[in-house]
Amino acid sequence: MQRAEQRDEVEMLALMLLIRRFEERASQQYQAQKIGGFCHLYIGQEAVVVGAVAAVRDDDYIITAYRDHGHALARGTSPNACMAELFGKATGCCQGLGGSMHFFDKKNHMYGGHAIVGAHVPLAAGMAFASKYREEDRVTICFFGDGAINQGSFHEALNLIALYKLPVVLICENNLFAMGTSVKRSTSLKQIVDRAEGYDIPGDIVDGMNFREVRDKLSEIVTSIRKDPHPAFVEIRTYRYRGHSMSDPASYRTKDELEKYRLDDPIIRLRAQLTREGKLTNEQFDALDKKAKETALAAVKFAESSPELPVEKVYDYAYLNGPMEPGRPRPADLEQKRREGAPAPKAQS
Ligand SMILES: Cc1ncc(C[n+]2csc(CCOP(=O)(O)OP(=O)(O)O)c2C)c(N)n1
Repeated sequence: MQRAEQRDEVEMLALMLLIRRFEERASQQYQAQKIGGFCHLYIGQEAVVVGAVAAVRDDDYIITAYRDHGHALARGTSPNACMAELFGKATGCCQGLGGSMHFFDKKNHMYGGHAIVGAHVPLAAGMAFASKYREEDRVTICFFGDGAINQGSFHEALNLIALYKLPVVLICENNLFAMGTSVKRSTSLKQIVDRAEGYDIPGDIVDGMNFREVRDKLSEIVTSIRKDPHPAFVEIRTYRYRGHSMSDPASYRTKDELEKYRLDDPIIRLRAQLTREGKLTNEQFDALDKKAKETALAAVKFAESSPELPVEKVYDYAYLNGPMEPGRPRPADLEQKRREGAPAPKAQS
């Protein structure tokens, strides 16, 4: 099992570059109408998830909201499977059935991709409860936006998380906006981290444009949770360069504000730190960037040439057929029988 301290910073920089270049390609493909539905880009926020992933073990649980491409890529889901998912192809990480907002990769312990704001925080509580109950030392990392902290589900979950001392790190990716609404207009607090105080959960504020700061704070928290299960809350201050989704021109903020954050870009910052310390040359950086661009382009080609899932498969993963109810006839089979003219068997209620 690869431990956080073994994760090479140059590799982490390459991961941030991959996320950035992947999403730039996704944006282009969305505009070319190759990708349907919604598409929320993570560009600008890369140091948050990469810093977090650098601080945890491969078998720790990750769960997030709908701005999830970076989380899957950082966790190890292949760029091909991610791009194919955006294209709605059978080779996608959810066979094209989830799309942009519902990336899921059980093998890499990335448990979504959830579109309903705040709805996954109770799921994180359940995951953390499971690891505590099984006496495993796995930590759940739950990412959510500043928009989630005023949801009822968030508060109910935090109460239980605190009450049962569950091993979960609650990461608020505070990018200052929930769609077009500034956090100043939606939230009564001056600092989001203070939400945790009401539940007696320890909280910290971290600069999300600085990979090292994110990784170091999370490493410290995760080490302490492994020794003695408890929750923690981290407000990570970050910024998304693009609009809320592909259809948002982001006219609610100024160019100057955007420019200020761009100058503090997490990729440029880590590159400068490594260069200053003699750990990275310009040529090496260029080679990493070239590779990230090639990987993103190859992912587009892979997605384009992949088949779509046969339409009958659409039913296969609905709850109705789920493993919770063995023996229940599958809608696809009922439909097949109906087509063949046989009387459809009665579904169990
Ligand atoms: C329960 C619920 N209400 C409203 C929406 C519509 N909605 C989609 S995204 C969003 C804003 C969420 O912002 P935030 O949590 O800060 O995440 P970010 O987009 O900044 O990553 C809203 C209100 C939704 N998906 N779910």
